[in-house]
Amino acid sequence: MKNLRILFIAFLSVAFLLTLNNKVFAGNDKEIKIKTEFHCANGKATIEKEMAKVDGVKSVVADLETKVVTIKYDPAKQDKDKLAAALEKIGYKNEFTKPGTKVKSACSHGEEGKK
Ligand SMILES: [Cu+2]
Repeated sequence: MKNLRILFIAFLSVAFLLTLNNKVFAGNDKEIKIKTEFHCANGKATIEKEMAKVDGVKSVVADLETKVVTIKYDPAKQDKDKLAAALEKIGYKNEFTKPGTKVKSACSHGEEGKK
């Protein structure tokens, strides 16, 4: 009877570990939403095109209405700071841009520096 209980606990532990393992290693793409300064369809197109080229980025959607850029990425290759920096490099300030960071705005008509 005691053996059975140990077996049962061992089984539960293995099941738990397998679940954990799946969460951590399988289907491990992450998604982040970054509020970004852009204001036209051209900005949307530029962000989506250029961010898609960034290593580890799986998909990019820039919502012109909400100004939120949704990025699916491989967390082994990218993180919040790198993605924010990639947006800056393309020419778009975002919510993670540190004060004083110089960003060469990709929008020629834009209101640079304004939120
Ligand atoms: Cu623009």
